[in-house]
Amino acid sequence: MALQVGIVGLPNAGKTTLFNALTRAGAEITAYATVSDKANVGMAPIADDRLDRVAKVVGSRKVTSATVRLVDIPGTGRQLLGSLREVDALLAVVNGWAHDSDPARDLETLQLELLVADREHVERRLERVEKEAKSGDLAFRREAEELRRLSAHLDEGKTLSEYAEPVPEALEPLTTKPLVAVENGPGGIDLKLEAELAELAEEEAAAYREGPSALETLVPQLFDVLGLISFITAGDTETRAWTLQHGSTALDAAGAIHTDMARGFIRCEVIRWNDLVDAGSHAEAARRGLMRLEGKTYVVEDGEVLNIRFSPPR
Ligand SMILES: Nc1nc2c(ncn2[C@@H]2O[C@H](COP(=O)(O)OP(=O)(O)OP(=O)(O)O)[C@@H](O)[C@H]2O)c(=O)[nH]1
Ligand SMILES: [Mg+2]
Repeated sequence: MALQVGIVGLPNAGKTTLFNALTRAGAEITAYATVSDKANVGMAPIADDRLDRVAKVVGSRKVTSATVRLVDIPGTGRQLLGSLREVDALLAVVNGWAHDSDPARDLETLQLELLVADREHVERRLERVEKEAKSGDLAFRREAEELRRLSAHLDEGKTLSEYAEPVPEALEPLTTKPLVAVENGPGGIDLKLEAELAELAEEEAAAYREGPSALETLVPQLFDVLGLISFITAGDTETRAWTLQHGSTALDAAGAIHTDMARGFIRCEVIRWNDLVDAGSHAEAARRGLMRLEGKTYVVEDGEVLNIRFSPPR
């Protein structure tokens, strides 16, 4: 399942501009808050300059980045916010470009909106469950009790993260999701400029901004709040990045690629990407003793190139 990130922000903050800069999808930008109720959904490649360098050494014909699935919703309507319940994290865009902008105030307002959306969500679920509980079903009665406690907690103006008990997973609240704030403007990332540069060829854009894109700082921040790492596979056909939860094992890595690989897992060759690049080839890296053989329980680290040996299913 691809990593999913929702873009939230007050109307006109620059959400769709960020969406376009990251996906190059060219979604419509409006000069005013519209009544549009359509979410933009697109895949954004995760820039990783380690991949090209590994691909060059290995002689891969193709480089494939890991991707993030982005969901950009207009405004902060309840129903639209509801469509973000399944995302893994939120990118919160705040206006820092208008002459009267106040990014800190806007972030606070936005967080309040998310809180209100969660509260309404809990109340609606409670109403439904209370109806079901009338049948006497024990599971529903328990859930209704739990939701009543939760609802009372929220009524005191507290957030879900402050709730002492675990929040029922099925609720998929917005306010407990990891959040990375993006200030749109000269004090943060100039998203309008980035969206324009995203339409140019990479070298042209790099020359214009004299360095890497500020957007590239967002993914490491998301990986950080989500506790993610990436590992690399590299062969003749393809050098490719994959995303894993920090602390995952070689067996998990195999499973992220293909279930058959996990099922038939034998062992795994591991080498740090920069050791591979320095050595110039897998063979030379092995000769220098930089390549290790690991088993199923090996904990994979960010930037490791894995070659998983497995017996294919019969
Ligand atoms: N000057 C300037 N204008 C910007 C910047 N970012 C966005 N805008 C303008 O702000 C307007 C809204 O941008 P969008 O990206 O559509 O904003 P949004 O958050 O998606 O808005 P809604 O979907 O309506 O909630 C457009 O007219 C943009 O050109 C910026 O960095 N500088
Ligand atoms: Mg928009």
